Amino acid sequence: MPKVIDGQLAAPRGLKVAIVASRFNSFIVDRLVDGAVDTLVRHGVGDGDITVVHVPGAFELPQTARRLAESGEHGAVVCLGCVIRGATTHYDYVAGHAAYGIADVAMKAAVPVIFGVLTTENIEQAVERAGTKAGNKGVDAAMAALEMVSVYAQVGGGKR
Ligand code: INI
Repeated sequence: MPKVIDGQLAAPRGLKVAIVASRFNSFIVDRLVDGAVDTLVRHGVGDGDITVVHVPGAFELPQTARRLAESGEHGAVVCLGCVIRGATTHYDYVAGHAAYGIADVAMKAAVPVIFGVLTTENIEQAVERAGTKAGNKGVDAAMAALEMVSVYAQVGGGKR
């Protein structure tokens, strides 16, 4: 029989989670934060163990996530933001930096760093993914964080 490792969704006791969230498009991102916090608490994270850090925009997410991940204070870092193509001519730069930057941080960090950034063509698509008909990307990101905390605990490695 193969050895199969699956991540669990119940938070380990005392897990601390940092959420870094952009203020740009806050009417969307605040809903993602609400969804992430609610999900973490429902799965056993103490609300006092959740730190929400606001940054100006999605461009600032990776560099802030790096500091949070390296601080040793948090067992996971969840990045939340929203970049809307129709709202900017530099969509590709902002969305690209956020995605590649968070990926770079995630590759190097000892703790899970989760990408919860909406990249949409228009406001309607963003609304759909912020707690309406296509769910809530903040909920998904929080679930991914919990699962990856459990996976990392089981696969080992990650010392830096
Ligand atoms: N930041 C976002 O998070 N979403 C956007 O859609 C966006 N637009 O449209 O420009 C945006 N721009 C700001 C950017 O993230 C930085 O905060 C800013 O450039 C300062 O570095």
